[in-house]
Amino acid sequence: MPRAIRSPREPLLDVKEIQGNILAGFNKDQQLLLALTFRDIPAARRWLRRIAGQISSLELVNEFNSLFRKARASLGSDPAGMIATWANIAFSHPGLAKLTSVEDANGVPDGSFQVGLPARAATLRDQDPGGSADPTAHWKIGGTGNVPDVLLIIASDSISELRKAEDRLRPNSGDGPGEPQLIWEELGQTRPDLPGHEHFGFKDGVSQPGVRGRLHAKPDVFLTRRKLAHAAGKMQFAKPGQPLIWPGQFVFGYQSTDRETGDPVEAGKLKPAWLMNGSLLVFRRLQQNVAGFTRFVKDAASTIPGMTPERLGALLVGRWKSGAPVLRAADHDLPALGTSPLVNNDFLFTANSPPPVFLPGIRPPKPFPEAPADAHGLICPHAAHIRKVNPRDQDSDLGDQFDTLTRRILRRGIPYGPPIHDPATDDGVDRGLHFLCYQTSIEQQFETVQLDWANSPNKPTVGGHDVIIGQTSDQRRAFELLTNAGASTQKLTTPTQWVTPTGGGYFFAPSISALRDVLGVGS
Ligand code: N7H
Repeated sequence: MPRAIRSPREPLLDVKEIQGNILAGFNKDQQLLLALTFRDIPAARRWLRRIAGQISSLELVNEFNSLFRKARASLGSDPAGMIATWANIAFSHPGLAKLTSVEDANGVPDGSFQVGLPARAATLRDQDPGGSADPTAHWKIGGTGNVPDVLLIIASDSISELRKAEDRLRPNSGDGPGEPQLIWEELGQTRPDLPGHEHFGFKDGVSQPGVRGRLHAKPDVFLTRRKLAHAAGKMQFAKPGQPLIWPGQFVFGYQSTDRETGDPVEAGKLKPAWLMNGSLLVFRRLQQNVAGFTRFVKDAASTIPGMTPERLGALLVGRWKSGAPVLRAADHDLPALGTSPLVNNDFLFTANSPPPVFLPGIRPPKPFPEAPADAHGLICPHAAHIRKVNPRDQDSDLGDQFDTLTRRILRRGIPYGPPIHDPATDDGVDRGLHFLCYQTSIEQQFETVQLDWANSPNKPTVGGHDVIIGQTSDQRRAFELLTNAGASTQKLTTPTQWVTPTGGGYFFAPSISALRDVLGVGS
């Protein structure tokens, strides 16, 4: 039985062991994904031993990110010439089983990882656009019969440095004979016209949970910098809108969060023990139909008195394109709010947001309109994407705000494909999002958010589907807008989905020593 720990002293994170993209995040303008399969196990191990020293740790990524932030703060702009190139690696269940044993691979405590994404796709309501019974029949990567053993992630500020790293990291004949085979690769890139925005035009990567844990033996050197002096009640925040979550929610071997009290819960025993410091990675290649989305928003807005396409888009997402939350900017976008990191995530759904009390040395942000309580979804509809996937302080069908903490994921996505020239005209070009997220339970985190909430018309709260990512058997989704101060409901129905899975997989991202000393050794 897990037990609550009395003193919530935060654990020391094994910064040399945990891969860097999990807790620190690469956040680079270029990110290449490579999918590989093993042909010969000794050659696979030789390759893994060769590249193990080039897999970037939390320590490395976090130190660079801190230096970069400091340089940007003093310069007032991104420091030119500060370039880093990083790599991380993860294994599917078949890949892990080939390098260890089926028994060891089954030790990863997650049923969905064990069966793999193709076996879960129909349950997630993925559909084959070609009408085949297997939703993954036309996937570019990761469909039935095409599951890679390895997913390698290479990220860099510089495309030429990224290509050099790719040359170094790719299997070559020196690892062989029978070196691992590259079966797919694709580059993700920040939009050159709108950095940080995804293809529908919205700012992405705004709201991330704050992971508890220390980087250093000194008691107060935390992974997630603390900006708030204190928070009333049991829910603690690192900065406004960023709740602190025990690291076991994202990395194996650390305390996780009790879903009823939010207290830390001791980590269970891991078998095999080398799962320690590992994490589960979900990859979804999500193709976006930008023209379809744009047309729907325009046509639907024209049926609602006083509505504009921009405002309706913001209501579907819960944020304006700038990232400004509709709860603090109900009628029109406030771009300065969207880019204000201490305010753009500062809102709750059932209570007025308390005025933040910042720690000494933190310069309070410029004031913006306050975030009022909106328990009934009059300002931010219940079915808005950000409300469906994170109900914050509002009770869900599964529990209260502490349960919701246990559903959080660390998103590490990046767009792929070129931006659309005219968002209203379909140009037939393949573009979308390489959606990546880390957690320690795919079942309780990614799948709960996608399946139980986004795909449902009445969970976590009644009010419609998530029309950004929600999937239904006939692709039609309903979205409820409350008007006349809640006296009437306007129901919108989408004719189709604009986000379609076209690849992906469930992977285990091991610790750096497990990669080198377990997966990379043996016959
Ligand atoms: Fe979402 N979008 O552009 O509309 N997402 N998302 N997402 N998403 C978020 O806070 C988007 C997808 C989450 O804590 C924002 O970063 C698109 C999947 C979560 O307030 C925007 C796609 C899943 C959050 C988008 C996509 C999630 C979030 C607001 C697919 C999980 C944080 C900016 C192409 C199953 C919510 C931000 C919070 C935010 C969009 C996919 C989950 C703009 C286009 C598959 C947890």
